[in-house]
Amino acid sequence: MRARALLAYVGSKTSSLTYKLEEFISLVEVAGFDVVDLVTQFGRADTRFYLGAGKAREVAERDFDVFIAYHSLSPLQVFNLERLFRRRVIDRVLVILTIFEKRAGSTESKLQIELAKLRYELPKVKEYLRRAKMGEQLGFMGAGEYVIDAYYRHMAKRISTIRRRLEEVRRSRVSHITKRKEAGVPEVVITGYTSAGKTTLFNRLVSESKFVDGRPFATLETYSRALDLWGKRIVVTDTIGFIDDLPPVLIESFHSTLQEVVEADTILFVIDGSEPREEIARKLKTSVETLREVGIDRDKIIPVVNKVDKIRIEEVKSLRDLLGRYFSWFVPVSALTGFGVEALKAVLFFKVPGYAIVKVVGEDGVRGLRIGDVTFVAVPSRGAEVREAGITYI
Ligand SMILES: Nc1nc2c(ncn2[C@@H]2O[C@H](COP(=O)(O)OP(=O)(O)OP(=O)(O)O)[C@@H](O)[C@H]2O)c(=O)[nH]1
Ligand SMILES: [Mg+2]
Repeated sequence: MRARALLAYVGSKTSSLTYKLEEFISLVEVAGFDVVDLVTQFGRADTRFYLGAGKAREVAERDFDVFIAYHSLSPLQVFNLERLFRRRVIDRVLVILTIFEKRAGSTESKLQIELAKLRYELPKVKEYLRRAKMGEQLGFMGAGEYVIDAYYRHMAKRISTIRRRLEEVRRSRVSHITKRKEAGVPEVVITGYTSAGKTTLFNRLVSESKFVDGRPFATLETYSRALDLWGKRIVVTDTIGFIDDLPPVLIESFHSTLQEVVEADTILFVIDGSEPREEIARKLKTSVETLREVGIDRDKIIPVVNKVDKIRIEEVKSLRDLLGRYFSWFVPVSALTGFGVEALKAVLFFKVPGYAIVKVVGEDGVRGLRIGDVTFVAVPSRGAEVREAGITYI
């Protein structure tokens, strides 16, 4: 049976709040809970109870199994709320961690999640420990001081073991990327906010059938496939999506996944163009900031506005000013219907580095991208001999 969750948001009332809260409910459901209700309180969060003390007492009378806060709770807030409710108290960070835990398949992502979880729990255990040492009641947690102490030491040790193992995995990943680079095959990484349609686009580009879902975090692992673009070979990689207010413990743990994006030669940055403008703006901001934080060179980015099958052409045009804050151009596509995908492939053909593009006029039978009577041929950059053959480079 699914646990019944009562959700709470305490904070300011912003214009995008409705969407944020919808996203929150959706995350909680994906994590495996039934949502009983969502309590909102506008203003500053209470340092002891998150909710105001009066509201917290009201909530204590309600029927639910687990209380979930939108914001990261401090160990003190968890301690106080658990004591008041006599039920489990968690926050959105743990919800995201639970989703990741359920879906993680590779050794690396399992380690990343275990690390994030331990780092999330450590300060909380520390708080219990401190209180136990001060002789305070532990409430229904019930464990003795000695047990918690031993558990704390075990956690700290496990964290350093995982860090070491992740470092090894990271080194092998880097050497993998380096090898691919040496082999001269450029890498294109698909990135963007969760549910933007990255995997649908990946499937369409490389004829795959990876898992697609309308809910957050359908993809938790990176997948790569080769793609032949009129004789130009590239590798396309699908990645995990961005989300607003991503907890720092997760950012650090998933840094090596983002590393894939940093190392890429070209980045397909997918935006869901069918959403309300303020939603597009919010997700754009989160995604662009994340890309900036990890140090992505803006010239490598190809902005792709997806789901244009759901909107009118005028709306696509009006997205120009919305995206204009960050990008001067974009490629409109529908990964679902395939609209614009050939044009996107042509953009990739010309834009992905690692090859020189040469123009061949009036010759049939040349393998390349044909536009009118001109054929564009991709030559690996090492093929300098072509230059001598008198062919025009573009
Ligand atoms: N109408 C329409 N729906 C689309 C399009 N592309 C994707 N979708 C839908 O959008 C939802 C999310 O698609 P995914 O491909 O799973 O998105 P994602 O970006 O990979 O999501 P995460 O892996 O969860 O970050 C699914 O329900 C898709 O069917 C499109 O071009 N048009
Ligand atoms: Mg996906």
